[in-house]
Amino acid sequence: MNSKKPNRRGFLKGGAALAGVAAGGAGLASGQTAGTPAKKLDELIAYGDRSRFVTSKRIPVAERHSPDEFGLTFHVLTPLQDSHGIITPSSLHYTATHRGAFVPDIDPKEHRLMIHGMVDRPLIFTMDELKRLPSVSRIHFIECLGNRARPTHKNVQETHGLTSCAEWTGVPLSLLLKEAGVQSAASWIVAEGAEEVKGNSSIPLAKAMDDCMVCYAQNGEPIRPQQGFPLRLMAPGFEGIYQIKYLRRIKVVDRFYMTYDDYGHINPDPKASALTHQIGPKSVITFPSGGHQLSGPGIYQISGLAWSGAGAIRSVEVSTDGGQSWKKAELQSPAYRMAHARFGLGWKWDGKECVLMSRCTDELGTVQPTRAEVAKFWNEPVDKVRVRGADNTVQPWRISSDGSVHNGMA
Ligand SMILES: Nc1nc2c(c(=O)[nH]1)N[C@H]1C(S)=C(S)[C@@H](COP(=O)(O)O)O[C@H]1N2
Ligand SMILES: [Mo]
Repeated sequence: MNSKKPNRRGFLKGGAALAGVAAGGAGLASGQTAGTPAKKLDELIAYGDRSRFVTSKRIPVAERHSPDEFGLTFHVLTPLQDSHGIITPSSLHYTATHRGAFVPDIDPKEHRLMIHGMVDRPLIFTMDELKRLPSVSRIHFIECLGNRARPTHKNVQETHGLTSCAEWTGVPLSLLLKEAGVQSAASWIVAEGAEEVKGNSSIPLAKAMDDCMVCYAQNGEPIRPQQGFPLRLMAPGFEGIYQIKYLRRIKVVDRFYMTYDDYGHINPDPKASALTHQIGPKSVITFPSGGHQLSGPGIYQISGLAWSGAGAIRSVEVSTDGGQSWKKAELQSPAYRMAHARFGLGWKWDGKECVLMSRCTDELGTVQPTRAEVAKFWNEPVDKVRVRGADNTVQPWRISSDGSVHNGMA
């Protein structure tokens, strides 16, 4: 393209050229029926499968393989580098178990949720009883506290793959708690899962009454086993550990309970512990990101995700010069609260080495920090800073002059 400023006409012209390439590709693909495995045809009708040409997949974290030799699942990463829009397909949603677990094989007919402790009427619900109650559907992200970028990470799946976003359907927890009659001295709840290790967490009662949900569906179908089938707690915007899967018990209590799971997550330093409940504003460029290859100088659409535990994303800025100057990106999805937001920015790459970054601001006006800013806050050198709480620092991607994209932390 010759024009200095990328304009709409320029984009359309560029688009026509791209369409020409795609049409050639489609011609080649038309012979594919010969390769479709016959045994799969029945299954393809009963439950849809993706094209065999689409191979994007989850990977276990480098630190610990899943499944391990005993069949335990630990932390498994979402392929954000291939993501579009804001919904993570259920089959690609990240998975985290606090200390490794067998994904339990729960019969929903046998499953019960008990609400007890400091309530006037302890209650036990079957799944059918829960589904008869008024439900809500909301789009929310989840992010694990372990979602920390390291210089050794090669791509955005490794640096940021412990977050996903889905539509969750269930009953407001406040409805169940009101039905049980919470006593006035109560101030916390402890939620517990049904798997062998009984994952559990303490949540402030104010949060439980505000927007927590007891969910049985994800993206329009029953929650996947790895996501907590048949029932999970959703505490929007709170760190992953509070989103209790296989939910079977909620005890209403009058103090913070240091559960097995909270231990190690709650930092004894009050300055740091305040950072572990709610996920701070965070964003990352998913294209181009580590491992991608630009085909040469020209127009590209920078694309990424932004989210905040405090509410909706208000704005995202992108830098193509390593943080010296910032341009406002376009929000390409509705700004749902405590959900991923998709942003984009048209960009003309001149073929020179450069560093791309994004930073977001949430509805409270909180701005995502750089690693240097966090280091300054804790008074530590930037290459050695220990990020307390969730790592929501700005992620740099370095584009080499050959078009290859690398982790800019390295
Ligand atoms: N019962 C139970 N719930 C759990 C866990 C667990 O190990 N057991 N892991 C927690 C952690 S550490 C995270 S980050 C989220 C991950 O949810 P996901 O696996 O659906 O992505 O679930 C949380 N809920
Ligand atoms: Mo987690």
